[in-house]
Amino acid sequence: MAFQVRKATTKIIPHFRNGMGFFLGPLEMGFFNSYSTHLRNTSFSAHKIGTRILGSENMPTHLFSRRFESIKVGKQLNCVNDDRDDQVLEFPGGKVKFTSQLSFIPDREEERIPCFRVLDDNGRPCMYSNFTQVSKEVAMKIYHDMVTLQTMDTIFYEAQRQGRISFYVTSLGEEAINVASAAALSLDDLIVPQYREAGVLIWRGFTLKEFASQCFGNKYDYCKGRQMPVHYGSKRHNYFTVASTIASQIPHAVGAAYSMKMDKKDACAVTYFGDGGTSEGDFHAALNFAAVLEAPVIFICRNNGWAISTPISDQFRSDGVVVKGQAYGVRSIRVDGNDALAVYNAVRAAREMAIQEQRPILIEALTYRAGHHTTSDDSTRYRPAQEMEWWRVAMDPVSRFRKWIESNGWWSNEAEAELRSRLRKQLLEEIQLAERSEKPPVADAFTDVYDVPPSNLQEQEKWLRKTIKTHPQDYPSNFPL
Ligand SMILES: Cc1ncc(C[n+]2csc(CCOP(=O)(O)OP(=O)(O)O)c2C)c(N)n1
Ligand SMILES: [Mg+2]
Repeated sequence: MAFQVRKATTKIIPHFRNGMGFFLGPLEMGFFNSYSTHLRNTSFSAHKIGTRILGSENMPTHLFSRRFESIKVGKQLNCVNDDRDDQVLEFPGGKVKFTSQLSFIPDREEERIPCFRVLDDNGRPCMYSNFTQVSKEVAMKIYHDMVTLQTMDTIFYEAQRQGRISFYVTSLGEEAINVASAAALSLDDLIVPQYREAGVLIWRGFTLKEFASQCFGNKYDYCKGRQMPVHYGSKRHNYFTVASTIASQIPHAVGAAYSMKMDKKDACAVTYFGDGGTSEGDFHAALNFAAVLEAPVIFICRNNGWAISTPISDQFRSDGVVVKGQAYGVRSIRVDGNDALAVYNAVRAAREMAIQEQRPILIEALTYRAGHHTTSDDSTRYRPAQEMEWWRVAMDPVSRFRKWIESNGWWSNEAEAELRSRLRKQLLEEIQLAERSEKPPVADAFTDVYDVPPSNLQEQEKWLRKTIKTHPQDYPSNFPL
């Protein structure tokens, strides 16, 4: 095997470079996939026992470089304040002390930022956790909505496999971040989502019919069939329409929050994004703007370990995302994204600070994308099956929360069976209805952008109508011309 496993204290770390000597962009994987899959397959079990994979003599040298630890780097962020110098520099932002030590601040602290949780892996409350208890009513709705999301994902995913809808994205493994964060917010808070947060809409009352209509793109779809499935949006639920251009929503949320600040609203903007989104410039610009403008916005990063096939180890070398908040002057916390009570508490506290103190807050929720990236992906091609299985079974946020409500005497096997079969039946009915419903009229494909459509668009509309008439077998029959 072309790799050696050594203790994590070693000083050589392999870097992935392409043949030209440049780092691969975080979102471009190309040829690099098979090599890194091989590395990961080898490293998974090693990672769990605290070891690190190193390049060996068999590995092509252009694929990695060597990094040596520097003697000029201090151990702690405050390492430079170890001598006396009465002079200080009055500099914008506050006094800066001088030091005679030539010492660089470390690239990261030795200890990783801890992760706030309330429930342990078995759904038992952790001792000494300082959290706000949720009422039985809120807890039951969180559970109900997480199961709804899980069931909807299973059924819509199957519908896509049957060719009934063109595309689908599940939130498997991320149900707690979705639903518990929504539970901690108010309907006045504006949601500016990515695409893996359908649970927020479920919490806000978007119905299964509305979800099905959007995925089938029928005449009841608010997007008039012009968006891909799962690109939901609802004015009524204060939920900005999904844009799948990664991270583009993050600065929009800051702008919206700033306008709420100017209007003195008792609400904030909340934006969701993945670990992959943090490699986009938009994320960094958004955090900086939010900090400088003191905008009441909550950034919720679902760090699920993967951006399609790119693992976070190829995405950043920092201690995750949480530390980036501090660098921009944004108060931040890391939470266990598979613990609904931890997510609920963190978002609740974040909301209070965001609105009362008029400041941005960053939450990094650690989780795992337990499903494939989308229906266009097969993640078994680039990550080990046992890794997925472990997160799906041992770390499932829904069953962890279920254990907690059961231990409170609020839930039973009978209630569980009844809920799941009712939701399944309801979803199957909604799918059939949505499928049978008429599509939006052809004219809708050309409206809502221009007051008077330009001549090229008018030409395209004529061509489309003609093509549908000539090849009716290639178009749905319930498509009004
Ligand atoms: C600007 C941009 N670059 C690339 C893509 C292709 N793309 C779609 S999803 C995705 C991965 C995003 O990963 P992450 O932000 O971690 O979210 P996750 O899918 O894990 O929830 C990429 C690269 C895109 N949609 N937009
Ligand atoms: Mg991700």
